[in-house]
Amino acid sequence: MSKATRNLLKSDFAYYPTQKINWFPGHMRKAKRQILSQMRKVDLFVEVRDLRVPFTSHNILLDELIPKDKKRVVVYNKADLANPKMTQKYLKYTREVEKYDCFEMSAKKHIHVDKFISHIKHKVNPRFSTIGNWMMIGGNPNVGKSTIINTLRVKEDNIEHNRKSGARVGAVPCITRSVTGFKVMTNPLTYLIDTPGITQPKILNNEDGLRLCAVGSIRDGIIIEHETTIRYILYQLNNKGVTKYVSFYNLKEPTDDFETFARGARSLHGRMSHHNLEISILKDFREGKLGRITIDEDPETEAERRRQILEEIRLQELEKQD
Ligand SMILES: Nc1nc2c(ncn2[C@@H]2O[C@H](COP(=O)(O)OP(=O)(O)OP(=O)(O)O)[C@@H](O)[C@H]2O)c(=O)[nH]1
Ligand SMILES: [Mg+2]
Repeated sequence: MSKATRNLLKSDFAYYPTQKINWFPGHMRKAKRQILSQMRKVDLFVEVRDLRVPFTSHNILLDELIPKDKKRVVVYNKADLANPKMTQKYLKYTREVEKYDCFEMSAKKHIHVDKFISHIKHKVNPRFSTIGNWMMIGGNPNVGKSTIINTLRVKEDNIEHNRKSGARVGAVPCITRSVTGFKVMTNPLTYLIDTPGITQPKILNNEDGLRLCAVGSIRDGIIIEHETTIRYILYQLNNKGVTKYVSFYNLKEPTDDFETFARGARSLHGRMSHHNLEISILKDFREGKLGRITIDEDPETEAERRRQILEEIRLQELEKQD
């Protein structure tokens, strides 16, 4: 891609929704209560984040639910879909700044799972050996929590695993609806409690909201039109120089024009309704067919952006009180 084309494609995103992206359905409120009620018996909390949005998928509501003295690790999942250099930056940041043990993983592809297993085996001691270790897994919707449980079960020889006995997984958010414990290891005996994904009641701002829509953490079409999410994805692909979509969709060159992009997708997917085409494009992106991308910027930039947003919110609240 020439420098001129790259600059052209880096222009600002012009389709920010005017309505606030705010998605916290009733079952999440219930899940929040259930997580709190089971927290006491948990030896370790496993917080899952999505490496395509490693900062934005850090759910600050969980920080309120997990007691400060609870052991906690962060699993950065979907490593196969993210930019590996950015993954390393986030692992370093989480270890050095957040001061949590953390692991990258692709639960679906069974990559880098062993380090996490070894951590559980050696670092987590059950309070009562007969009862075993009790861990809880939590995070935003669709980050791969249930897939991680199933992957741990597959890796354990002494656990019979089949579709029925594992955790339910699926490509749309909110597949897990209840808080359920699964045996994931036999030596030491270890259970992992699956929980429904929860969002933050007020997603910080619309940039954060769009990022969560892009990775499928907010249900498609519920607040933001599919087309807006796709426009945002295209903007970010161009912004980060990830142009695999050009050959995948039989295009001549990178584009920031939605119609041209959609025409390319149609040439691959064939005749279907516009709605189904949009669903296919979202699926292509989320399965990594349009290339590996980390949408969030590096951790320091994101931390500063978050600080500014929280400051803005604080000022707005002060103004309301006046
Ligand atoms: N490419 C890739 N896909 C993954 C990975 N882990 C999970 N997935 C996919 O992500 C989607 C969501 O996985 P789930 O395990 O259901 O996610 P969850 O966090 O339990 O979702 P909720 O229960 O709905 O909150 C599924 O389509 C999985 O196949 C991964 O490491 N890489
Ligand atoms: Mg689940």
